[in-house]
Amino acid sequence: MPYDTLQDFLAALGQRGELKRIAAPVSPILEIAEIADRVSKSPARDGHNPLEGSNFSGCVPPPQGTLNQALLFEHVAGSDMPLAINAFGSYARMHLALGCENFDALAAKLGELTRPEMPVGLLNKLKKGVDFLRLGNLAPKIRATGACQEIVHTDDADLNALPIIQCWPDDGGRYITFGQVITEHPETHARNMGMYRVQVFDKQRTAMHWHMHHDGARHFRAWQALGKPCPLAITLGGESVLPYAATAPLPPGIDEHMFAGFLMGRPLELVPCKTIPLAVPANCEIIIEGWVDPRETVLEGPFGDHTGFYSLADHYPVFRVTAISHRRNCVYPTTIVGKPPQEDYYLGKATERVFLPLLKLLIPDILDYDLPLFGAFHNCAFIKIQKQYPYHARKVMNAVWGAGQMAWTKMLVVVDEQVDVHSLNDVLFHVAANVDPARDTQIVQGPLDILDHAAPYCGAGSKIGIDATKKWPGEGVVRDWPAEIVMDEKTRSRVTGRWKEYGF
Ligand SMILES: Cc1cc2nc3c(=O)[nH]c(=O)nc-3n(C[C@H](O)[C@H](O)[C@H](O)COP(=O)(O)O)c2cc1C
Ligand SMILES: [Mn+2]
Repeated sequence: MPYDTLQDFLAALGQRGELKRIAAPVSPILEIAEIADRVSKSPARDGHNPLEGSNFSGCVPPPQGTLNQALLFEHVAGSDMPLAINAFGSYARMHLALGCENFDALAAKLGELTRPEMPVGLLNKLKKGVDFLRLGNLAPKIRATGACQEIVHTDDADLNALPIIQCWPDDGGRYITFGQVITEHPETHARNMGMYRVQVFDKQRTAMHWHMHHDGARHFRAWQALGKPCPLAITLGGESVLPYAATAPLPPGIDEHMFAGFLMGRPLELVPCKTIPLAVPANCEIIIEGWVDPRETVLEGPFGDHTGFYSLADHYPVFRVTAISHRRNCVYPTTIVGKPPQEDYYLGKATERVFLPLLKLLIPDILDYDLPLFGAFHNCAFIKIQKQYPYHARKVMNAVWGAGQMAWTKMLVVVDEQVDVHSLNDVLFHVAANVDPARDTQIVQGPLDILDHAAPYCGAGSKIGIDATKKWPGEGVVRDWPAEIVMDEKTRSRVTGRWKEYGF
């Protein structure tokens, strides 16, 4: 079962040796980030480390014996609140947070909701998923009071009371990095929860860095069109599924709180905010309420991002705080992003697995896919298909470039069904061996991830598809295509059976 509160989740991590409490006083400026970075690049308790010992340049190898654990800093300079970081930064911890044995089990559960019985239109299929979530009575419920409002500050609300960190040396300042940001559409009242970074300028003023493609920004544009300020709540902590739900690439109009209810197996309980017309999860640690100005912008950034580079400063809307409420003894959750793997790698891997059934619903040709560590989500994806006709891989590329947040993927590699799409070596082996660059690549123009600093324009540029499948006649000039080397089964089993006999 997922956990009802962040503190229940941290306690469960403690019981499993997955949490390190740090009593030594630390600075929120860079020091916590450097500790968390080293810890996130260390092997987990089960020995798992996606880096396999080969660090990216610029990272300090963690000292021997360091474990990848959640960290609870009990004494952060300048704040009374303890700070949790890296709580979701391993497979084991993500499985606990989502209450699943593994992501595939969760994917199967989601797949149940979306199984297409009949070839109906795409919209109907998606709608069916939504209706099912509704039918399951998992829409959030509003109640009068909640622990997240044990203490309420309005006029005296001060962001400086929170242990907000600066992550990297050239960052524009301190950022709230793990907030679940809630907005509502002014007309449809559809609720949205997305995770967006929040740069803090003073005790009641921040920026709101939502990318133009994301639902929060879409809601804001609708308020802006009416010339009205957009009510917004930054929620921190709460049910252990919330940070994941906030990052999940749900289609616009689907409330991530309902998805969180699906993950919890019960409706989420919300409480009305104190100063804005929104409701927030009752079990959160901290709620920051306020309004986004429809006109005013501020220079936001730079910010050391999950691409491993700084995202450049740019203008984003201004958020003014009207209230901060919190539990009497609250814990402030945060995260850092940077060269992988960080905590967000595991959130992303959960999405990769959990959303495979939905991606297959949109693009049935896809057998499996992988978002490789080095690709930082939107830079690269490997896709596996069972090729059935000439240019089948091209068809799939074009479909992926039209599919939800997968559309921002800059580099796509398509491989045949026998390739292990989760093995970097196996994929690159087939790219190197099977590709004639002139014949087997295509470059298209389109929207890109806002964080892609190599793109000629912010959020717009080119993408490349690499067809690493076996080539068929009809795909350009194709000579006789050789078979891949594989030993016959008879010899294999004979050698396996006699292995000890050989003296190994
Ligand atoms: C740690 C972390 C930080 C993120 N920061 C941002 C951000 O600052 N701005 C943004 O638009 N998306 C950010 N994202 C990605 C969004 O949360 C994600 O794409 C989400 O699906 C958007 O939801 P929406 O479409 O409902 O807005 C971040 C994701 C993670 C895991
Ligand atoms: Mn959304």
